Amino acid sequence: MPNPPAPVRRTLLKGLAAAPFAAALGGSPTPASAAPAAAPGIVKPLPEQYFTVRGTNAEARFDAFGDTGFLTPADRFFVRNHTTTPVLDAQDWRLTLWGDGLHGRSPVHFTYGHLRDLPSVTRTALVECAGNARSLYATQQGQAVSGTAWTLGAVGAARWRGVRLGEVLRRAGLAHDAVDLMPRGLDAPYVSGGTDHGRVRRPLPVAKALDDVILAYEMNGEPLPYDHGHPVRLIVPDWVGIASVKWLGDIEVSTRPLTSPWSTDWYRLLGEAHPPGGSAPLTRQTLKSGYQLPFGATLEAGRVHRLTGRAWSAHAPVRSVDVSTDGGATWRPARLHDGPRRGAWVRWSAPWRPERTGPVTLLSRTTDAAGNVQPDRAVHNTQGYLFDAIVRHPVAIA
Ligand SMILES: Nc1nc2c(c(=O)[nH]1)N[C@H]1C(S)=C(S)[C@@H](COP(=O)(O)O)O[C@H]1N2
Ligand SMILES: [Mo]
Repeated sequence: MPNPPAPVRRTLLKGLAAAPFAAALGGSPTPASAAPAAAPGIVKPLPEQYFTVRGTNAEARFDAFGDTGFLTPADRFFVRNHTTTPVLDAQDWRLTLWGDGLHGRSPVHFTYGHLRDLPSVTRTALVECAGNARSLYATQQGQAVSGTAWTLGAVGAARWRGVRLGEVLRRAGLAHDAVDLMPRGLDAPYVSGGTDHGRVRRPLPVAKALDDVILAYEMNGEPLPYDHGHPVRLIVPDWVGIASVKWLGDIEVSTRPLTSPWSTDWYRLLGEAHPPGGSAPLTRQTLKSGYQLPFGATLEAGRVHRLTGRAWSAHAPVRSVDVSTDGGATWRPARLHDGPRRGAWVRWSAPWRPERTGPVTLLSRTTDAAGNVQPDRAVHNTQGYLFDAIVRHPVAIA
């Protein structure tokens, strides 16, 4: 096996000194009233009304998405970092492709300028962590799971511009018998429980890479922000967020199947309901929906409220959303405000006039065009991935 090339020189974030550069990259300034929360290693401001800090990660407040449009602005987008955001300079950056799955000379390098000169594509895609809504296994189903206790906000939709990975692979000399890629980030090695697992990397089948994967350098019309993979990240539409490797540095191209801890130890389904040793590595995300309302919100009795939310499925466009305002006894269709689209979500609304005071559970249920429907219960797995159940949303009527 050839040795992987050394990473390019990188400048690590040094405290707040990097913040002005983040602003220059297109992030909006923090509202004056908001005190940014401290998240070790995230560059952008994390005002409390928009983010909940969870370890090295920042969850977006899904309940506050009502004031965002179809796309999630970069300054409202969740951040999932295994370590810390590296502050990389696009001018120093280059992508290296290497391995026995290239038929010509190897390694092959692409500079940032070279990528920007190649034909570009633009598409909308969600990035959603495999563990999004993980905490509901415990709060709603009474089941223990390990990992970051996300509620519904480890998801966002953005318009990504970049180069097709297939285009770059062909130019690098992709061999006809290549089967797997191993894209790898330039962030620091991930150390957990005293073990150094190396830099974030996860096998990606060549078939998916050639289908719809993008080497993205723009997010919502601006250069990628530092926290979201500047200067270049993968966007792997419909797949679990871990596939969309940020701060991409190199890609091994192999004629044999590849593995990493991100495909063997994590991001597969383990537990009683699954085969011994676990499921195959996770690929596609699942389907969900939620109300843009804080858990435990108080609503006034005797007046009409416009309940709003979002629904999405990684399998097919959303066909319908049903809501229940009586704990699941009766259901009615919500109104959809976006056309059904692959790889995106739809905003929905439903008017509701609560009459009696007291606690109520709101529910919402996505059905997609392939006939998938959110179940009442998600199938448990020890690491809490792919929560797909109908969310039970408590509110109080006063
Ligand atoms: N290099 C690198 N890529 C990464 C990660 C990381 O820690 N390092 N986190 C992954 C995970 S688990 C998710 S869910 C998405 C999150 O993307 P975002 O931070 O832009 O929202 O990035 C993925 N790509
Ligand atoms: Mo993730």
